[in-house]
Amino acid sequence: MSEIKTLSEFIVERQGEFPGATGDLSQLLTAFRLAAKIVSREANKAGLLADILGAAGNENVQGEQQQKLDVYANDLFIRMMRTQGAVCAVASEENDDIVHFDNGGKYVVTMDPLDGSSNIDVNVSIGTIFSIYPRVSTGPKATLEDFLQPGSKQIAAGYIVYGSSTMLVYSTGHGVNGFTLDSSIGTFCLSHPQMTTPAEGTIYSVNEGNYLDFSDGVRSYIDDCKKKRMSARYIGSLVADFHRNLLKGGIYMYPGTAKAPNGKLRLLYEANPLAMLVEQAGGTATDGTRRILDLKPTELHQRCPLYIGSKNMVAAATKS
Ligand code: P6P
Repeated sequence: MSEIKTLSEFIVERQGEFPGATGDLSQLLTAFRLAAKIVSREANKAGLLADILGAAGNENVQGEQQQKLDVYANDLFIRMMRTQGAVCAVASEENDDIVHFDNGGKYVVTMDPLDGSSNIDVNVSIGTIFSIYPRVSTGPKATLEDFLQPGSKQIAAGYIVYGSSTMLVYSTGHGVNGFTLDSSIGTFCLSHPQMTTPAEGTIYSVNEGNYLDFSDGVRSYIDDCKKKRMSARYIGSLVADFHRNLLKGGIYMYPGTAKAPNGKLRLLYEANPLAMLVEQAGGTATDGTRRILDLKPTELHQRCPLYIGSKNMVAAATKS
């Protein structure tokens, strides 16, 4: 029977990769691990408990303010980071402005606490996406400058996919490793060591309902995928589509259109973290012309087109 390595053991073991590591990053990843278990528990019973589904603003059976699961997840991750102490501020999809912790922490975090949350009601996989950056400002509290760093400055990135099983996949710049939650013992165990994505794949993921709005180049690439009899796989949940393509090979595209030239996805907490992961796994990510990790953000919630996955497929789509 192969050795079982828990996420905790792995984090401690790999801390040695960072000379002078103080353990802050390790503790932060540990905080994410705990939050992931709790969100997984809530997501798995969402269909059973009316008080975690649906739109916020309604009252649940106890007459309490009903919470959407993504609001719940956002509050939970923020609470975990606030108490953990290594993070001084967070930018979240759920918050218009930066959330400051005023604790002198040396990191800032960007996150999408529950991407694809509209899929909860129909029992489709959802996910959490996060990025960790070193703070660069020097004043009493973090500033926008800390969050507008190019994705290449990330020191860690990861996602949690709440699917048929719950997995936490992350990188600190030394490869990508995946951990599956064994809910019988409440522990994430290393299940996908040193993940790499094939250079070529036979899966393309795009919302073809927007086909007529895409550029000629994008339409031509999609047509080519069809001619090659590739498999169209798109479940409307970025983390789930990305995770499948990472393992099997494939491309996920959310192109811009004339109506929405920057597409729908967010640079800071969707494109950048997944771009770090895919590059660490041997894939690539562009906005259709430029490397995602080279983009210099100008605002917290800015959108960008995204072409991400197997490097040969992204190259072909980017050239198209
Ligand atoms: P569309 C979910 O809202 C999300 O951000 C991603 O998870 C998903 O891939 C995409 O948007 C789906 O968007 O426009 O195709 O429904």
